[in-house]
Amino acid sequence: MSPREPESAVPGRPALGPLPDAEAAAEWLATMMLVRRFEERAGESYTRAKVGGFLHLAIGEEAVVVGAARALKPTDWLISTYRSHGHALARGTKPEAVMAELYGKATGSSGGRGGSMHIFDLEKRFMGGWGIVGGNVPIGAGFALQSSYRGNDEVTLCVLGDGATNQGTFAETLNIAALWGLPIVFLVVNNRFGMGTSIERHSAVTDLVRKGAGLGVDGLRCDGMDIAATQAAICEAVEIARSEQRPMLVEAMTYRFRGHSMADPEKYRSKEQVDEWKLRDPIPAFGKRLIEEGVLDTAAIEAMDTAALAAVDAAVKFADESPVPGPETLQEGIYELGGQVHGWLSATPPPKDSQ
Ligand SMILES: Cc1ncc(C[n+]2csc(CCOP(=O)(O)OP(=O)(O)O)c2C)c(N)n1
Repeated sequence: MSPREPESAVPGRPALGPLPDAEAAAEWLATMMLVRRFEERAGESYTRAKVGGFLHLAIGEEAVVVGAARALKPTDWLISTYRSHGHALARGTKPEAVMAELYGKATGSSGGRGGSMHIFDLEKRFMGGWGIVGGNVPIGAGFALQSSYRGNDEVTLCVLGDGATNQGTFAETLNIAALWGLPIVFLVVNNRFGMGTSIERHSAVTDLVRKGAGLGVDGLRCDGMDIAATQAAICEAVEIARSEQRPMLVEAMTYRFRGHSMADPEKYRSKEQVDEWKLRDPIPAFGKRLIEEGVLDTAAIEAMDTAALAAVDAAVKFADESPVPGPETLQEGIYELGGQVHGWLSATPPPKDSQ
């Protein structure tokens, strides 16, 4: 597939999505820029050993990250994978809280306990941040089930990768979601690789919309390098899930410009392929479109970038200066049964009948 003519220019769907009003369009661009600058800096902090554990960047995928968040109402639920810094930022979690989480600090969104893969913000209904491939899919269905049970109009958007569609949890969850009519949209971020394995080598069926259809879930495909096309496709799916109380799938065709995680020699793809996709970088592409359409000028876009850099500087300063969680917090955030705390640090084992 040539990245210049994305497969996602699906018959019947324009490659470029409809623009929202000028204020919203500018906000989409500014948020993509913030996510990009944040992740560039997170990568630098990782190489300076300020960030421990793993770090998975979604650089190149910002149109899908921000497009997804902008297709939701504040009352909808969003659940993602280990590649989720941008989801939290786009949902409204402060850059300070996300950066501090990467730094393992007490002021982080998960109190410094989760790190990069476990950003979480209940207030924004951003339900993580999950490290197990495909593990978040049934959990997402659980959020949709509670909405269905309560009879409200909330929808869950569950983000997963192309590789995750090979997990048993994908088939099991889509099947039950279709049977039970759950208001959930499965957003498959098809960046063409599961770690170092290309989709042609990891999936017998590479048309991932078809995979959903085989399980009773209708789907749409969109150009994941265009935020407007992505937001429109996800909006369409979300509104079907909301009004018809049934699951939908959206396959967003995109590409990650960096390695799978920070330690990836990238032997499985050529530099030429990466460079080809970079020509479709969603941020300059959307900026150019907004200039051409008279929404913004170059100076306004430069000012947005300066603001994004300043926000990231402030986040790094905050994370650097924040304290690490104290030893007195060791038993916080672990589960409690019968008034007693039980966890891997607890001297008290759970009662027999609860094991
Ligand atoms: C159950 C499980 N198996 C293996 C891994 C190791 N692993 C982490 S990411 C990944 C690739 C997943 O690829 P994909 O779903 O396409 O998402 P992407 O990383 O491209 O965003 C694998 C195999 C894991 N975290 N969980």
